[in-house]
Amino acid sequence: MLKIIDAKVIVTCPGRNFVTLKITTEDGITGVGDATLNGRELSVVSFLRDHMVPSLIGRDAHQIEDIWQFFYRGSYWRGGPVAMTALAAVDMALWDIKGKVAGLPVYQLLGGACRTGVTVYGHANGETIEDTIAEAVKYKAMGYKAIRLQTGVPGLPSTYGVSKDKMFYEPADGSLPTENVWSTPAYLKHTPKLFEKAREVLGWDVHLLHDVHHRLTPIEAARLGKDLEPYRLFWMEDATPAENQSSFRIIRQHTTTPLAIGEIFNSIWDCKQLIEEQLIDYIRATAVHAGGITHLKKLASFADLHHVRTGCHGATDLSPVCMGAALHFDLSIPNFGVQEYMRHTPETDAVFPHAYTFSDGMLHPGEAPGLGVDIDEALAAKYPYKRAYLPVARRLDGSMHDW
Ligand code: CS2
Ligand code: MG
Repeated sequence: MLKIIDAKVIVTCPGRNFVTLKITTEDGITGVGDATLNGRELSVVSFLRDHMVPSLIGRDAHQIEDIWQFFYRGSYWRGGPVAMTALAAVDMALWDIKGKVAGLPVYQLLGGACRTGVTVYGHANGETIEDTIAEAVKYKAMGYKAIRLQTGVPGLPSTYGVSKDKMFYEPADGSLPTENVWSTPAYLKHTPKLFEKAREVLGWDVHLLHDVHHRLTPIEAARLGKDLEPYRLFWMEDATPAENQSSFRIIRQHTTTPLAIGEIFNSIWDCKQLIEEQLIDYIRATAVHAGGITHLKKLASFADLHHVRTGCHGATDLSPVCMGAALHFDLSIPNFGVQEYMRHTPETDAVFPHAYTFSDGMLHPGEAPGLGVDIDEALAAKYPYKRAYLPVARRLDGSMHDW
């Protein structure tokens, strides 16, 4: 028995908001878990402080599976982004503690390394096709083997995914939601040109990816997938919203462009049909929003049976604690595909000292016991919470468009 005696929720904003759960055991061993839910940070803080922490205190930190089952199966109000993010934080912190007790990095506890490192993709974006490709050239020079390309759409004043600050792109950009303008015809016309030019300049020995951010209907996504086929994308991401999972049948019937989705999924139930019917190629669910390492491991095993590989979400709004957890997971599973890697700012890296390192297009979680990521609480306290929202999109006629 390794009794949990404290669980503290820490909020910090070193450039953007992060929520971290720090669990302490009676032996003085601590573990950290990411609890950041972009634009909804304080809801998770309350969920943890007001509802979960009181029944976490006194439990055995070693019983990771039982604690997971207690909070998921034992709960009347099951699932949803807030509860699953809070549960993920508890789960990650417990894996961190178990690793520290064992004196082993978490990937060893998950079965050991299946590969030498975790191939990551970086984000190249720009207002014009030329700007985007110039950014991609820089990523290639840094050693990246896979690059996501996003570009502004002519005629639209701003496009989500195209940032001013290139390396440290921040999705939550306003103290109230910014309103972007969207035009599907303009986007569908422009995007294939980006990839045509990209292959000309970057060649064929680099993986190219693209994120649609759920902006298309299934038949529009089918059209885009077909138009992108000559450029052999690694994946087309979030082509259409997926509450109705059978929508992906329509896209799948029409195109061989590989499909990825799942950064907003919270459990296996959000993608059971997508995986079972082999409607996607990559599942992007990640530790912090899908119940932690414990649940993600099960999801990945299920995906493996259906030839679906992983591509964990790794934007800047997932803290370095989540990145650490993702890397131990990625290293240890057979059906890893790729890991997203948007670099954090130096301020964020200073608040979260970490053992993971980048070299030759790959990240490695390092050999520190546990997750290998910590939080500098004194430094974190210097950056108080600042309200920030993700933008929304309206069509040219003013009506709301899908996120
Ligand atoms: C994006 C993110 O990384 C991605 O693929 O979709 O920018 C995402 O929109 C943000 O993480 C939202 O929190
Ligand atoms: Mg995305």
